[in-house]
Amino acid sequence: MKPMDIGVVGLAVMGQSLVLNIESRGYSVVVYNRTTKRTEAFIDSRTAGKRITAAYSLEEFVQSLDKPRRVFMMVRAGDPTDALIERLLPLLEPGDVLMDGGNAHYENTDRRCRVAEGHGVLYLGIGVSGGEIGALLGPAIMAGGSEEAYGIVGSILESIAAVGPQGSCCAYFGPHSAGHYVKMVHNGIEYAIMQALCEAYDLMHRGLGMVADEIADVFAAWNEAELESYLVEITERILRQNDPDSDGPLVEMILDTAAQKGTGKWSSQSALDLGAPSPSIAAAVFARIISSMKADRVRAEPLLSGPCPKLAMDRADAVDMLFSAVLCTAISAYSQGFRQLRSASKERNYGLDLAEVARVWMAGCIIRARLLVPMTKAFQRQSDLSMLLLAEPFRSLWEEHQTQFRRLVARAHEAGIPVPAMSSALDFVDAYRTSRLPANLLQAQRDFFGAHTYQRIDQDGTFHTEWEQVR
Ligand code: NBP
Repeated sequence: MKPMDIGVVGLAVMGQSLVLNIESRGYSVVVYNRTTKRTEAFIDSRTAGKRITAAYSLEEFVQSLDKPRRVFMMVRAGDPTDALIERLLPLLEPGDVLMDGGNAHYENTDRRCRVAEGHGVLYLGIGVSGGEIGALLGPAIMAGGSEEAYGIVGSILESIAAVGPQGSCCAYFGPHSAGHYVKMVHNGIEYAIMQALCEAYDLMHRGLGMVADEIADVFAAWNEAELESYLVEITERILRQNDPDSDGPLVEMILDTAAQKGTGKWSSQSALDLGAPSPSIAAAVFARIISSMKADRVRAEPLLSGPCPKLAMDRADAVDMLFSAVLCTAISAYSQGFRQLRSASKERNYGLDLAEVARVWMAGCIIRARLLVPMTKAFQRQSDLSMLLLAEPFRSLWEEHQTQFRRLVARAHEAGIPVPAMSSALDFVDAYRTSRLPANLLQAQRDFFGAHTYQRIDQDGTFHTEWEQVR
């Protein structure tokens, strides 16, 4: 049999979609899955007439590939990926390419790059965003690792990616874990924007007494304006979905507890390690954690007093304010994410091109949005842009919407409706634009109890005061 162009290991939702996508671009694909039944079901149901063949052992899988071999792993992140690599590496030869398309933690990718290198195998850690449909029709692809490997497989990856206003939404971002790091921050921004949309829904639903269809109309209108994005679009569609069992909106029948699988948490952990301020991403992770404390919340509701959760204002005015609030929160969250990428790039020597990151996020991925077009242009104009918010049109958008944003956050707080993503986004910008923050007092406090010393504004050097003697 003619050697196959590429092999995919892992035939769960993402793997299957990716295989069909690759084949549709003219490549022959050999597939392998640990559990044979899954392979058989896939071959029987989805591959008729396609250049897709199955292997039932890893040995057979590797032997059927053209050299240098191109192997794409699409299995569960963590230990399963390590277990698979351990079995694959002895079967591969120097110069073969091994790719991990799972949501790997970036430190695992660093380690795996080194292990693969030890075998002469060229390793790529690849962030794939877009879910099942994206993987099938065109995801955003964020590659990192061996540049030589990208030279071998880049044309395949670029052919299967989504096409945005500036071409294929696939790029090589830098050495070792650069691709997985970019994907992780992508997911962090995704957390923040999803949370902001949930807060907008809560404010309309509880705060303004709007029903799901009315809220869907608002999201539909936003999707025609600056907030046009995949997440706004799916939120509208979710709100329109009826539940046949209750004959009401399905969203109202869904339990209010959210999981957080890892990437948002990792993004926040890394931000803390780097000293990069990404508070809205962290707020979104904490919001999910609090949501999961359902029993606690049910117990606390009658015990802890608060205001009536109603926004005492005109509905149309409130909806206008909400638009400003979600827009400013999104801009703030993207700004935080890009800033984190900039810090990580310096610290971890990724050499990231942020214009390329924004360009790749323009289509295919979960955070694709109209706003990414001017973001890409902003980084193309100024590659060392330190804060996206400072560039046009974002500075002007901020100026236009910040008053409404503030009012909305204040009203939400008055009504006792939590808006952690929105308020952290506002606090972030307010802190960032304040030339003198109260950290002078903080330095003094640290020096008081720990003799940590402080700096002065009028003299160089470090200083210490015997504070206990001051009365
Ligand atoms: P899952 O994350 O559910 O993984 C299931 C796959 O992993 C199956 O093929 C399973 O084989 C295989 N696997 C496991 Br579990 N342990 C294995 C082992 N020790 N050796 C070999 N294979 C093993 O699948 P998914 O949702 O398609 O996601 C695949 C990857 O893509 C994940 O890393 C995920 O984080 C990432 N991702 C997912 C999405 C999404 O929207 N779902 C989006 C972007 C990225 P089996 O059939 O034998 O159990």
